[in-house]
Amino acid sequence: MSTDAGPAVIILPALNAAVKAGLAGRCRLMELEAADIRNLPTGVVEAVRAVVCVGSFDRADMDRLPNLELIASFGVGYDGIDIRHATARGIVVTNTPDVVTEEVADAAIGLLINCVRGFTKAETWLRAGHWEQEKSYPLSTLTLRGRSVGIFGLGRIGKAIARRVEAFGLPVAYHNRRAVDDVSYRYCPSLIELARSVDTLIAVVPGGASTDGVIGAEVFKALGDRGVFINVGRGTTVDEEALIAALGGGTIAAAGLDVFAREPVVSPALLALANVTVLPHIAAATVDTRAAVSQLVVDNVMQWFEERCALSPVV
Ligand code: A2R
Repeated sequence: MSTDAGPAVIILPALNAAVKAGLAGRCRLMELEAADIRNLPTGVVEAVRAVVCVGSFDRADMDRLPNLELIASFGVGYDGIDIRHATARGIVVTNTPDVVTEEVADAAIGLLINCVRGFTKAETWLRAGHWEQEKSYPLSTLTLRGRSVGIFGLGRIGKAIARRVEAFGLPVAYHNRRAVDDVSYRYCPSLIELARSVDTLIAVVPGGASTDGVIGAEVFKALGDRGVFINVGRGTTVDEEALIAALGGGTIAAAGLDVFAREPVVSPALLALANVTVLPHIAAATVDTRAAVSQLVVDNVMQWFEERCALSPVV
């Protein structure tokens, strides 16, 4: 436990050195496991004014801290934080949107192209010395050309992906709960309707109750046997058993996944499939973007204590 002066702030161990360094000396930082919060002595629990976490903070732990004012979360997703409960208690929750938008959109496009053109497999083939022996690599059975792309979740990242897809000369449609005013892309009032009308589905919706497992067997069937599914949102939005069945049985052609239902554990049945490209949740993971996210976490905490006004509150 640090003895620094300033407001008492709990920081969970998952936070990186940049966030810790940014707050050290300005806050009384307490680096604790969630389990340790349950054993904090009287006098300390009352002192805690902020928690810094990564996407989730238990509701019961929130209630162990009677004077908690702020939960500053690292990253865009905050599906592990009960926002309604925090709001009812007057606790402000912040996340780190915008600073990851373009980076995640780049990754989504990279994943899509790798998924249809199989660059990873081609490179592995070359490195294994096959080029000299076999002379030419087999033609790709999939292409980006002629595809039509559906975006499930046309928010900040979804729009950045859509701009890139447009630049590739492909039509874009989308599904959100509400149509977006400032775009001309075709709106589909349901996910199934979107899946029926495209052959490439990119999911970038948040996790949580309203999206839990909604991308399932019916959606894959609607996407069709040329279908390509990309997920850079949350793994919980997908019924993974249904995805494995759809990939294995030829219901869809391929998938590219940066997120999974039970990270960091990835289903062996999924990994056994040749028509899936998998990444270890790295869509926003560059040195520059990570630094920007870290700085925004620090700025949210310090601006809250200095001006009672968080920079990027979850609304
Ligand atoms: O539904 P709307 O109109 O609130 O639109 C949001 C959409 N969305 C949904 N669409 C259909 N059914 C739902 N149950 C549902 N829930 C949310 O997802 C909105 O267009 C989009 C989310 O956009 P943003 O809030 O701007 O988030 P951002 O920065 O694009 O990040 C999306 C997700 C994060 O939550 C992380 O899970 C991941 O990407 O990094």
